[in-house]
Amino acid sequence: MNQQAFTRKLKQLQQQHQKLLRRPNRPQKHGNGIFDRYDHPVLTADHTPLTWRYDFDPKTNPHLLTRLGINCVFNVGAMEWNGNIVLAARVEGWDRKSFFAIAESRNGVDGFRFWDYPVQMPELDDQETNLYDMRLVRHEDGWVYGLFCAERHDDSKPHDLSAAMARGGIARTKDLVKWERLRDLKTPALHQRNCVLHPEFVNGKYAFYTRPMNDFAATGSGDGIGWGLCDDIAHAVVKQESIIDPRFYHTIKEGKNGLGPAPLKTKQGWLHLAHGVRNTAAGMRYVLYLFLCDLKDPSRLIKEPGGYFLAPEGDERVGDVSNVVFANGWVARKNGDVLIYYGSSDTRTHVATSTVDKLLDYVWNTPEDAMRSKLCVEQRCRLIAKNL
Ligand code: M1P
Repeated sequence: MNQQAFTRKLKQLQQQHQKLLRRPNRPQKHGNGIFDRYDHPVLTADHTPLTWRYDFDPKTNPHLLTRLGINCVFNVGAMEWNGNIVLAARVEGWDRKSFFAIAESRNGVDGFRFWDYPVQMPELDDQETNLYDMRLVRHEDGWVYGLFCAERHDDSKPHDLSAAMARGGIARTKDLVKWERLRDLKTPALHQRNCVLHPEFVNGKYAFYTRPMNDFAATGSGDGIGWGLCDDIAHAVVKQESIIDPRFYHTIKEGKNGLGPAPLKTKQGWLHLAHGVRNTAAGMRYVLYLFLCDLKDPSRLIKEPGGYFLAPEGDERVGDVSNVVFANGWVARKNGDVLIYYGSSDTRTHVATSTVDKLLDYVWNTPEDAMRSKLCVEQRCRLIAKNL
């Protein structure tokens, strides 16, 4: 490619990229009343800066080829940051490794732009191979914490290249740029993923939501979402985990479940967003659900609507790991609006919007899972009788 063609192609790439970043995102019509979905994903691989993917030097990249491709951007942590919304995205390269990168938008539904450089997370001596699914938690101790999965090969099975260990990684920051890495969370469980820090002290201690499992990913290898207290965040040890939201046969969380982002504090309780997994002939199906915990005792579940809150729909159903929605970030704004971020099929990131009032109405007034077909029909007949 001559210099002129190179410059033209680069300009075209930059224009297309800017067009994508400026694309407005509107709520879809005819929603379910509980939340609004939006026309477009808020982040995809194509949203990542061109500077991360191309070498712009015609001498070292004469054909203007992609040099370090990005495969997908999903499962974001979220928070308010100086009046804007920031997402800590799981960005996965063509090499399958994930890393974190911060994207920022004024309104939280469109116009997200990545900061110039991805997060350079410090490693521990026991280096991990892959980092993903960061929860951002603004704790009352004054730090912003990142809780994520730190995955390593399970060296006790040297001949099994797929054998992995999942640990709860912890880091903290004041500016989302410089991170202090703390020791991984220790609990009695062999594997930990989907660990979340409660934003307030409980009985003067740090409180963790956990997901104890005795297998890296297999359904049925854990009992549900756990809870435990810890004295020292820099060497976090949860000696005792109690299950606060268990799995159940023939529900949306029969196979496994895990907490999403840190809970939202509302007047009526701690509002939780979680994912539930069940097995199907076509593989695992991941959906999102809500539950509410007591304000004074956050380990006490007080209300859980039956069924799913949000399940994959349309294009969301297809991707690297199809039939998956997963959420580890949401933001409640001062005016009561809630921005819910979810990844679809381990490929892209979407936003859905609702309000604290609507979500509480949903949680309190949606009937609980009746657990048997007969009782579910009775539940529906009561609704019909009320309307007719
Ligand atoms: O592939 C679906 C999800 O699988 C894992 O979630 P869980 O630990 O609940 O099985 C995670 O790897 C998550 O990132 C992924 O979206």
